[in-house]
Amino acid sequence: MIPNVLSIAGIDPSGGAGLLADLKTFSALGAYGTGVVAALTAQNTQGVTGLHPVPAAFIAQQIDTLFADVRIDAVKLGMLGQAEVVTTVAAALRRHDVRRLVLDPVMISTSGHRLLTPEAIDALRRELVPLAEIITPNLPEAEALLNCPPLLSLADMRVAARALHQLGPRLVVLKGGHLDGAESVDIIDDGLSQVELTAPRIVTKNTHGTGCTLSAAIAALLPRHDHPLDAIRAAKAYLTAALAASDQLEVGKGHGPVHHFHTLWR
Ligand code: PXL
Repeated sequence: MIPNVLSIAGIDPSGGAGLLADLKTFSALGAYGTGVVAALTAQNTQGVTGLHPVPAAFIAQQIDTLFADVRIDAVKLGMLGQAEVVTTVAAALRRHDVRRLVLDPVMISTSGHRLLTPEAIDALRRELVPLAEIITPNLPEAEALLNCPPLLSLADMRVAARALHQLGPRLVVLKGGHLDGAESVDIIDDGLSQVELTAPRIVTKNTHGTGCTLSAAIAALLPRHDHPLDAIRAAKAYLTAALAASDQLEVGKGHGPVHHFHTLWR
């Protein structure tokens, strides 16, 4: 069965991050992609020049209309922008009894722009994190969710991953890409034990949308695996290969996109 996967996220017109990147990821990994637009941005690979919200009621209408017709096998959440959107999306997910939810708590763009208001961070922690099967924070997002000082080491990450699990998701994928070192280590915590996934650090400036791509890949692969950890491992391998192939693309002068179709285009 081909899974139908939904991304509820923002639009990055450069196609490297957000909903457009999510749909490329779904397509590359054998899932049928659907999308609900939760926010608009004006941006290129060098930065964000503007943000424009989508009315919360219209986001709810997009979700309800889609679910009234289409079986959705997994949902990925990306940039939501505002507290009212977070609350509205949480209510819609409860209404449609969504169980397979991957939450990427998008807060800041690769280029350093704030994509979530401070009030929305509280709403996210309270309303969406407990609904999630998997959350995929990077270190700055983990610090914001936990209200804690900077996470500076693998030892800090292990403590933080367990504290994030206490916020209510079934699994935490705490991404260590912001630490330095020859390897990039992510910690998976299920509340009982931790697994560390290590990948070689790829040196490239094409890091725009890496978080979007990983969380979308997990959502696309969850329905195809019996164990979430296997989906997470496969998603990480996909992202590592997409990053390694990113220099084949020539998109913009800043932080370019990863190559979502690295295995398909020869
Ligand atoms: O990578 C985070 C992100 C998510 N969603 C949208 C974005 C960005 C980063 O720029 O623009 C729409």
